[in-house]
Amino acid sequence: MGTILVTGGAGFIGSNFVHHLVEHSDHRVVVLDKLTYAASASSLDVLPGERVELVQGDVADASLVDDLVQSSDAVVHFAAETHNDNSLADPSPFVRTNLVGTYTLLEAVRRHSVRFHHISTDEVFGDLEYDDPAKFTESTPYNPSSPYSSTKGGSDLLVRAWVRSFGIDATLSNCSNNYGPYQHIEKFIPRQITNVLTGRRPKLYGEGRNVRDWIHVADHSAAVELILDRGARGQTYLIGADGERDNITVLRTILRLMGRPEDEFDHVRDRPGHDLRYAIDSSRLREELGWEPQHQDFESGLTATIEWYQENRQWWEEQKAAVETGYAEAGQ
Ligand code: NAD
Ligand code: TDX
Repeated sequence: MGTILVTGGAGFIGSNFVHHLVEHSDHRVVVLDKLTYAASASSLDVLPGERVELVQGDVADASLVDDLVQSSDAVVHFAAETHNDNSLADPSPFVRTNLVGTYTLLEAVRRHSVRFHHISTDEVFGDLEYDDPAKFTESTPYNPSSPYSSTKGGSDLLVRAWVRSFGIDATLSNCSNNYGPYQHIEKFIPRQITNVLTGRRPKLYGEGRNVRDWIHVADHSAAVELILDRGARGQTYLIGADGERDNITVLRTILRLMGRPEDEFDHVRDRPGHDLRYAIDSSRLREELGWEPQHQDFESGLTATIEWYQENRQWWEEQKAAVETGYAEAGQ
């Protein structure tokens, strides 16, 4: 038992991880979150106040970070600017939060000898051809495509250097595309679900042949907790649940599950530099730490996610018009 500092804990995956810790451990959790447009403090509302404290602040604020790290037993670092499309429009917050923010945390955990787990993405490896039998592994060279993925790749390299040069007690994980409750409606799956719920037509970039390797966010949370407890110092673990699907298939499944014709969507402008395909080989995590995904039935996970957005309209409804106006201005 101890205090875990969760950065970005009011975002999608961070808030799901905080829910997971409250349910599955005795840890006290302090969330450090800047509460950007991507955050919802309300995602943490139902959790007991004696277990979870929310501090609004920036991971690049060295003095605040130093205070919080000093009084924690471990740090799990989710905070980031995360949307590829935004990073193409304005990379600057990505550089500041993803690079300078991670550097700021690393210096604090180094000073206070605090355990650190860094959350990253499979996008640091670039993309695979459609017909490539290979998947990403821990030794795949970094080859990021976007300002988002390059700043995440840079943050991973900072963590590795701080392990090697300063001996900090850190682990890293790179996960594939997550879906589930509390995901911001700018992202693919919740955008399309909430388009249908508000009478808008779903929007598919280009031909929709791009492949993502979907994992339920609950499986990501369980993997991170396991790595935090039992991961080897300095080690990187890839997290994925063999969930490869192309975007058009995912969209048609959403439409079918919501009782709509499967061709009731628009093709819109493709994302510049759009990565073709991601696929994760998570053998190390499975073989060394015994992790297995528990939510591999994509249709039932998607059905529960659709129900969550239907039942929690107050969580997303106010933002919907502005998000769609922003996309429409970009031709998407
Ligand atoms: P999100 O955008 O939903 O949440 C990010 C959170 O970080 C928000 O609450 C935001 O307010 C906070 N934040 C942003 N800048 C901050 C700053 N300067 N200081 C403090 N807090 C700040 O993102 P997410 O999808 O939950 O992703 C969380 C992490 O997981 C990220 O590091 C991301 O790269 C990684 N990841 C995401 C996915 C995915 O599919 N969403 C997959 C693999 C890895
Ligand atoms: O309206 C849309 N239509 C569409 O076809 C949107 C928003 C997206 N797409 C496509 C683009 C991608 O091929 O769907 C796919 C998924 O898009 P996003 O939800 O934006 O995710 P992606 O760019 O794959 O990145 C996500 O997974 C890896 C997260 O946003 C990252 O933070 C994470 O690192």
